[in-house]
Amino acid sequence: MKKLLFATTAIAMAISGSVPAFAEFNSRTIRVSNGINSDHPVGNGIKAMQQCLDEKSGGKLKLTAFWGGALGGDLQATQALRSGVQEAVVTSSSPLVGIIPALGVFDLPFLFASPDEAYKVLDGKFGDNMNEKLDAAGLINLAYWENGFRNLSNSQRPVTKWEDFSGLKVRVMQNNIFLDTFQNLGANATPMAFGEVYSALETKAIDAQENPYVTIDTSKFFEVQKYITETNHAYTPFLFLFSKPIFNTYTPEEQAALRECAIVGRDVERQVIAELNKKSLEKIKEAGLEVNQLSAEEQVRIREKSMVVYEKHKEQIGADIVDGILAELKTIRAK
Ligand code: TK8
Repeated sequence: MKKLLFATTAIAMAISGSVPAFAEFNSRTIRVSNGINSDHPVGNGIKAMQQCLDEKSGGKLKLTAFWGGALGGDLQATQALRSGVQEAVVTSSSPLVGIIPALGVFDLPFLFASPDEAYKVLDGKFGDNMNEKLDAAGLINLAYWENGFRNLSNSQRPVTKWEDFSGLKVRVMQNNIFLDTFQNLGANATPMAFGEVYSALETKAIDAQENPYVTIDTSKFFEVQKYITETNHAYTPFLFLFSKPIFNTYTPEEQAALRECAIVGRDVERQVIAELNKKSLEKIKEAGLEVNQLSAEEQVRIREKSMVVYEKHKEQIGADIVDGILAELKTIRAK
């Protein structure tokens, strides 16, 4: 009886107390810039992240997503974060190597062999180490989301062996490692921001581009391409970056909610990619594109030919970083 009385009093005090609900949270609008479109799995991830934020903040933390590069390209948006004029961006790590050279490690060709091993590296100590470097550059990486394994599309010819890359005008991200990987295969590689790719393909300023199937689907590149080759030449992560100058003005509870909910969103996004990959490939085939697989022998040839890129960029990325990730992958693969 005494206990019950005590509990009732405590509840009554809590209700009548002057501390309002979710007092640790302020009403905030968080702009999230995206180069990809809203039907990309990042859209599902952001919805899940918002639901999580609603629960934790009583609806006070609101994400407003912008799609199709409406707030500028990856690099431009990232610089806006660093100077504290925009809250967030979902970007590939690749265009950011000019700011943080160590991130180039993720651009090395044929580094990851499966999404699972990428998750282990990114969500573990190695990923944390990269997050510290991002932090030092004014960027809080809330979580590693997924862009995924990249495949080559083009308007010219079936590409089934490395000699077929010869002279192909391939758009690459603004990144030296991708540039070298494709030059080394004989292609004529051109760095270009993502937002310019569709029209450059349409006007035939370039012949080819490389991105995961879900991007070739949702950014409609299949409309202006004829051939695809499942090259799986790189797995690039998405970073869910937050402006450090803005993050620093948030309460610890707001910061924790953002970090926790970005992980909830990440898991949904990765799951949807796994499901959509196959559907996107079907859609691309139905649109009339010829899809080619590389023979096992050709995969080995292309991979071996690409290994020079590791040595060439090792120093710039940081030898400890390259050796570190290779050692970690070795451990993961031995298990
Ligand atoms: C979207 C880009 C894109 C990337 C690229 O903003 O540039 O090709 O793969 O997904 O980050």
